[in-house]
Amino acid sequence: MALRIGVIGAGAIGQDHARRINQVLTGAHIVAVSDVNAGNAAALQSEVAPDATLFATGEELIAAPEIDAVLVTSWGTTHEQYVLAAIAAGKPCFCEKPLATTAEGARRIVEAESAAGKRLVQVGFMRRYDEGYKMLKAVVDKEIGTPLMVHAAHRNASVAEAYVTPMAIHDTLIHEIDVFRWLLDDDYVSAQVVFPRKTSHAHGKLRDPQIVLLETAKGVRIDVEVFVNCRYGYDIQCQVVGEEGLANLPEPMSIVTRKKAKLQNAILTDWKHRFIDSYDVELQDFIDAAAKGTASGPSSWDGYVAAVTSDACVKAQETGEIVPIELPARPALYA
Ligand code: NAI
Ligand code: NAD
Ligand code: ISE
Repeated sequence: MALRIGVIGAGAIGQDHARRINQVLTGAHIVAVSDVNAGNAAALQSEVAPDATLFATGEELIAAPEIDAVLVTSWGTTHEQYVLAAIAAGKPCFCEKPLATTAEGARRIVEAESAAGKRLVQVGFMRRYDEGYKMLKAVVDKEIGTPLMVHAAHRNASVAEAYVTPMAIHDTLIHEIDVFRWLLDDDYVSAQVVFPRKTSHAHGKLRDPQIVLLETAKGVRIDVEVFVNCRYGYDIQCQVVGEEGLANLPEPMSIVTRKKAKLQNAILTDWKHRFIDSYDVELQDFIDAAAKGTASGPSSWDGYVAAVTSDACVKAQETGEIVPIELPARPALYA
């Protein structure tokens, strides 16, 4: 029998994940939807999940006996309450990033899952499933010698008015925070944020661009430009410099044209397309593990470490100082 999934949060990514579960992936079906905005829930139902039941609250959806697993795709500030409820109900839960918007919130989830005694949570850090990052990791692990530095950029064409300075960290940089720990098999020890001249395209409550400087336990230095009003497209860059050579994240596949004395290829503009294959793979991984009553992939511990690092980066934004990053011992469940 197909895994019966309930979705909480029927916005941009909730719609897209529900579509892929019902139309692209195997072994699961969306049977329930809940959203504080009833119109969004109804739109998801009519567009991609016609036989789903609408629930008034996320808590009621999680408690319903006909739901086997939960997808949390509501706003970041609401994730913690739903993930804790899913753990309490013993139901596998896929939670979009961030796991929680504070390190204490993420720690409460780690503690609840540890007390439950088995993995139930997968965090939506899809870059670990991306073919380009997997190829880069294989080269970093074996071909360029000890990694010394990483130069990276995370650029969005534009963002909405509601996007303010700290969101550059916990909404955007959080993908780099997670994927570089995995890429380098390392953890962070400090963070600093410096602000270049501000673009005239950013509104009053957003300092854009920003440069985040991270230092790892093994001494690797990472610089990430976060520029969310870059205008020209959605662009993710990553270069790892090792003792014997360097390696770049591949560009997304695109056709090169020669026309009117110009050599050109298109740049993507929407995050939905840049990692479209990895969203499919991460959710299939979730379905396969949830069918066995558990979870795999990026864990609550990874979500917690990302939250601790995010908090340090936001403090570094506010103070201009180099902020230390300290982690407690990793619980046995995540060894
Ligand atoms: P959105 O604003 O389009 O959708 C959020 C939906 O959640 C809305 O329909 C809203 O009404 C609903 N919602 C909010 N609070 C709720 C609550 N308490 N209960 C039920 N529904 C609630 O936002 P979007 O862009 O879909 O982002 C959602 C989450 O997905 C965020 O955590 C975001 O960080 C993450 N995300 C992840 C991406 C990735 O690449 N992994 C890309 C885009 C978003
Ligand atoms: P969105 O605003 O389009 O959708 C969020 C939806 O959640 C809305 O429909 C809203 O009404 C609903 N919602 C909010 N609070 C709720 C609650 N308490 N209960 C039920 N529904 C609630 O946002 P989005 O762009 O889809 O982002 C949603 C999440 O996905 C965020 O956590 C975001 O960080 C994450 N996200 C991840 C990626 C990625 O690449 N992994 C990309 C975009 C967004
Ligand atoms: C969004 O929530 C994402 O996760 C995208 O990947 C990121 O590029 C964007 O800045 C976020 O707002």
